[in-house]
Amino acid sequence: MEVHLRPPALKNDTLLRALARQPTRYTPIWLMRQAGRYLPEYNAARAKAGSFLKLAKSPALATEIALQPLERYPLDAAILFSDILTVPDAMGLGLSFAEGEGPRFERPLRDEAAIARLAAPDPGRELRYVLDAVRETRRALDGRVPLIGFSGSPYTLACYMIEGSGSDDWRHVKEMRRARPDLLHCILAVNARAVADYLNAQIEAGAQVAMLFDTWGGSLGTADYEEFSLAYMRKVLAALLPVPSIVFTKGGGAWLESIATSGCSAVGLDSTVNPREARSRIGKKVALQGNLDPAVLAAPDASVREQARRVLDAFGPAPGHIFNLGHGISPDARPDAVAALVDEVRTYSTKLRTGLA
Ligand code: 1CP
Repeated sequence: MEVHLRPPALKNDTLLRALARQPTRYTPIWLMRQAGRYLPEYNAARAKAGSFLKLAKSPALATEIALQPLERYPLDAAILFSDILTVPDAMGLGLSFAEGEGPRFERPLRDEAAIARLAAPDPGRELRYVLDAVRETRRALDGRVPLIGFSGSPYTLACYMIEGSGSDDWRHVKEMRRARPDLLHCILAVNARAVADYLNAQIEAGAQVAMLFDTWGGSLGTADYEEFSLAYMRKVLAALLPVPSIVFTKGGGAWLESIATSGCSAVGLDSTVNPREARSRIGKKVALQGNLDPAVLAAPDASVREQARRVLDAFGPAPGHIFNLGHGISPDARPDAVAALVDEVRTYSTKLRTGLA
């Protein structure tokens, strides 16, 4: 029967409506890095599997972890459990996570010959495990909420690929930009192709929204942001299959007008941005996502609720706001504070719409 051939209809499409700037009964909420180390059940699963990468590379475990926050909280979206660094890993750079130290690449890109050899991976082969995780997570969600797929931005991926790890100053990246901008552009062009192919493969496997994490675009100066980060995100967005997209440049507050013209459906705001000003600068052409300071989730419930109301008041009741944090949730977030946050966003935003607040 035809019913079996169709994916299940969404039971909760609040996120998709908000991304399309349509009215919703309440403001949808999900949290960047909502599956992760603040959850005891995540830490238990990671200890049992032995490492983060074992979790991410097993579609069954990645599915279980993507659903963990949804078992606790009535969130309006699930996000694929994976990492932005799977793409450079698939390009052969050799990813590992040293305990307590963050990511490391065995073969960072420092010389011209290695850069000339760089090629976009075939997601169906080298990133098959991610696509299997997308399919399995969609099945397990059974239409409860939409599934967000994601990738790092071409520039953010280049930062890790050149530096070989995270960094406070991205010294090698800046040196390449100064001395050999042509090499950096060569890496970015390959990354843009790789990211577009990867996101499209996730969409074909069932991702209903695509998000670009441009975590380090904000480390560029105003003169360089368009050339080295935004221009390549524009290319990715122009090549995407038709699903709503979210662009988040951490530290990108100065460039919101340009980000809003990149072709995305929504712009992610970090906590430094005033939502009222963002709305008046951007106008109504895109939705906005954000922007509670993640540090608030270490505070008592009453102040979590108060800060949540402040964020909702600042965005206002007009359609087109997706509640989120201004950056990824931190390991010291209290799980009960997240429950209070999700509850306050639901009840207070409902009241705002009916004029009862
Ligand atoms: O258990 C552990 O120790 C691993 C911690 C962890 C987790 C839970 C890493 C290592 N990645 C992830 C998952 C992850 N990363 C998701 C899945 C969604 C979810 O958890 O709900 C997503 C969307 C990311 C994205 C990501 N990874 C970004 C962009 C977002 C951001 O926070 O700015 C970045 C920069 C990374 C790289 C990365 N992976 C992991 C760490 C610790 C880091 C940061 C390294 C650094 O400080 O530079």
